[in-house]
Amino acid sequence: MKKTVLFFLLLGWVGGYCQDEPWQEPGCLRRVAIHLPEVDQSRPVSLIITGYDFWRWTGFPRPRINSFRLFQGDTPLAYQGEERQPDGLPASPDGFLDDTDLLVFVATLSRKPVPIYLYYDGLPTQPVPPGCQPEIIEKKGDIIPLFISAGGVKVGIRGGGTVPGTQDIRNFGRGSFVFLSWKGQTLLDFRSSWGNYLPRGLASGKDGPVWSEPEIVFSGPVRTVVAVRCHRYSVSKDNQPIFTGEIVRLLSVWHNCPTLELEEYVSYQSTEFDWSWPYSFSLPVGKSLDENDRLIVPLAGQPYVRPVTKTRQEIQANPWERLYSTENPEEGWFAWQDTQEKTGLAFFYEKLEPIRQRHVWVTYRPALHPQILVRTTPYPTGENNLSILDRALACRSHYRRQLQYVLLTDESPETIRAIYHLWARIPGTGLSVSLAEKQRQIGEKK
Ligand SMILES: [Ca+2]
Ligand SMILES: [Ca+2]
Repeated sequence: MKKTVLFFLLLGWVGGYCQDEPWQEPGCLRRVAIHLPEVDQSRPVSLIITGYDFWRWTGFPRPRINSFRLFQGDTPLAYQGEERQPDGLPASPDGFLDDTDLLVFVATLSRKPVPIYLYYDGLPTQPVPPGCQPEIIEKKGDIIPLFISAGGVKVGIRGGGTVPGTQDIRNFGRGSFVFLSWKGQTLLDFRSSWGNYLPRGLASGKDGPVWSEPEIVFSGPVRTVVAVRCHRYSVSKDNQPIFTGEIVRLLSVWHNCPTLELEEYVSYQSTEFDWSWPYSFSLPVGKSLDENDRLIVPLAGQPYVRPVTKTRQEIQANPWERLYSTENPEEGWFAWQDTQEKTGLAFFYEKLEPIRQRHVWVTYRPALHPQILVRTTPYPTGENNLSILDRALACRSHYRRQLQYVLLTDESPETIRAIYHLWARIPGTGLSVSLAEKQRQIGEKK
């Protein structure tokens, strides 16, 4: 008797699981469902699946990139294939989704999460028209040679530079976002303040050599990816070179989701063991940093809200107040929000895997150690100092880092944390995926 009950329970579970949702893409034989976390507000979110993720989920070998279909509910989702080399840099395309290639798309988070169905094992399909086309303005020779606008976000990107070491404005903001506006409000413009660009990173100030001009390397329905390169960046101590590196940055602007991403790839030789990779920036929150603003940081397994209680005058009278400072962050993110002007920025700087590794290997001197300090300033901006201390620089010859900047409106702290978990994901956080299903043929029974 018990066995029969178990059998029917099992049958019910399998039957209920398989193909309860209608098969939306008859041209594809298989699909896999991707589940998003529940959040308290509807919001677009940027998602990236690697070829390795796809293989792990489905066991399906090397599909053609143009043979996928993506649906969330009844809505077909546009996607973009980005073929990458094993180190992450753009590869010569072969049309197949290899382990290191990326499938990039935007889905919607909501109170009642709607799963995304990724259909595969079919013939090439027509691309889904994009929701919004970016506006791209190139002005060769200009101080900001490339502007990209999409979905309320406008950014300016530059490489360039002149003679190293001089205080020329052209020697600042190389390989960086030097202009950023969100919903018509300018948050960054390095032309009015030379030090304000995103991020103040390696070789982007006056010490670096001339960078390449921005080059669009991926341009699809989902995002525009721009490459900027710095050849032979060198640092000397006592007239001896201690670091020589090649830097490539990929700066991405998503079109249907207010998100920017920075990927940094550095190949180098160095004799130094201690090194600091800088990624700091300053930004106003809303029109300026004031009592309408709040900082949200990860603390004790949840988002912790740290309101700015001081007025503009009080901040000016007592600047440089530390709001958040740690060498051991629980999760790699924080967010600024202006609750009156309904604007803000979340900054994701480290994924969960290295953080978990640091916590598991109890050590006072981990090889990579983020140092984060967020504080008020006498200016209308908040200062966000981040550097990654690398104590094993000479043991490696390559360094790779990924950062994401998400423009905010009035998202709850929990929603912001959920978006971080989707970006920083490790198994058990963010996405979950059902077993792959095969399309039933006509006459085939459940
Ligand atoms: Ca490929
Ligand atoms: Ca403000």
